[in-house]
Amino acid sequence: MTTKQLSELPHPAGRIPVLGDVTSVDRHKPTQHETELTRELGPIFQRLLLGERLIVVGGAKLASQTLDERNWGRALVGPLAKLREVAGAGLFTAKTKDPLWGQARRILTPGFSQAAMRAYHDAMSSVAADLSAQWTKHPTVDVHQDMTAATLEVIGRAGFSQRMGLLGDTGQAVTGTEEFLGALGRALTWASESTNDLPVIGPIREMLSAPGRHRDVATARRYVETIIEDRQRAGDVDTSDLLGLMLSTPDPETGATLPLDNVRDQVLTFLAAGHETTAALMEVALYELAANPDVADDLAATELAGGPEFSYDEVVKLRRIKAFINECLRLWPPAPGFFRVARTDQDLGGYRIPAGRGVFVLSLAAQRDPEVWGDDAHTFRADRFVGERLTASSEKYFAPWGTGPRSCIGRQFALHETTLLLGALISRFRLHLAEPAAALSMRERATLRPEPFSIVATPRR
Ligand code: MNH
Repeated sequence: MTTKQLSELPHPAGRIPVLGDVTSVDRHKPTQHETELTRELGPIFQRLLLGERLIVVGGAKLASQTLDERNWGRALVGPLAKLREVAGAGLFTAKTKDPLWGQARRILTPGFSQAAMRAYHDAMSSVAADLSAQWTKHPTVDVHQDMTAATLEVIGRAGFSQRMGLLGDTGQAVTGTEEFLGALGRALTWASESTNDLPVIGPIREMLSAPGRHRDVATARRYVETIIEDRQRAGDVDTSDLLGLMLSTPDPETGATLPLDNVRDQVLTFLAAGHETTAALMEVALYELAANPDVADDLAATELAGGPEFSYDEVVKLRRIKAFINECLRLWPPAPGFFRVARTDQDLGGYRIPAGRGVFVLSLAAQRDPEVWGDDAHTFRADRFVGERLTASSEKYFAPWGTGPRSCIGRQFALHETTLLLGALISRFRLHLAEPAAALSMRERATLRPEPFSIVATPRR
């Protein structure tokens, strides 16, 4: 087989000399635009900006190839590289060869074990109870606001034994959460937009926005430092949550404990990575349920009949809810893609990818590829996941949690949390869209998350 060069990759129409494919840049919805381009240009294509070539892999079979750890690794580029300015050497933005990454990953792994999930169950259930109480009082629900609150409370209460002041009893809560969320939101928007900026305009915009960003980073750091200092002042050496592990446990391999400024970066990372993605998933799920009340009715009458409260062991067995969650993650992956780099020369769809070259794997497109997902690839059909076992080597590309050693450490945490929350909410309430015709529209700020919308929650029975 003849392998073609990267310059021969298909590209969007309207290429301009020197500048490149600038007309194909969508600063606000970059991955949704690239998903459309996948349909036009095929499973692998290029976008050229000022001589820099971005290779986008949107076909499922080719995307699956890049999951093979022997041939491909993770690359810290794009929005991820920008986020290093905010989250430093936290797990998400640390380089794999930075010793702090391995240390933190080993120290924190017990914090994401099955035993840990069992220990977090009550804290997660308390958030479901607070949210239900609020919906009973105020049946018109701002989904974005409430899912931000719920997911941040879950990570705070379960991970740091800290109430965040966004739901329920705010007596013992940390202050400044709203300011923290504002600062974090602006940083995420910047990371996403500046990566997709046009040449020339980009660097100018970057320069103009720098002072505000430095203020935001300082605000976010101060906020997490208060959480850490509160814990230290309390003299609490309990290691049954994430913060306890980071403050008191040595790395089993090197014997070193994490430096305090790294603990700060980790707490910030968990607050950001743990809430924005999980909230996006919950919002897609609630939209689907509110748009299709009969699906929710059926779940309430069958799998959830023993609700609204579920024990740890019962949550683990909610298989139809989990299939439903997978279908949300397939159609709207909160992390719509990630970067992979070739370890040695690779052939991808007949093109030669030289060693060291990075590609952007577009989960959003690959998880909707009709070639492997079938003609109904664009239809929401949770049944497709019942009894389905997908592996990284499967051609049916499904990688909402990433892949390999840098894949999501919070996967079981997020799955337990969302299964529990959805189980509790569906069995307590019937949901409707406040505006029945409202379509699901997605915004991008490093993550893919629904635009705010409202639902009406009516108690069942
Ligand atoms: Mn999470 C990495 C998706 C929830 C903490 N997460 C990743 C990656 C994806 C991802 C994809 C890999 C990105 C890449 O390769 O560049 N994460 C999700 C999704 C949800 C999610 C879709 C919810 C839904 N993540 C969570 C939660 C936490 C968390 C909850 C914490 C409690 N995630 C992380 C951390 C990493 C990560 C930390 C970085 C891991 C590493 O590099 O070692």
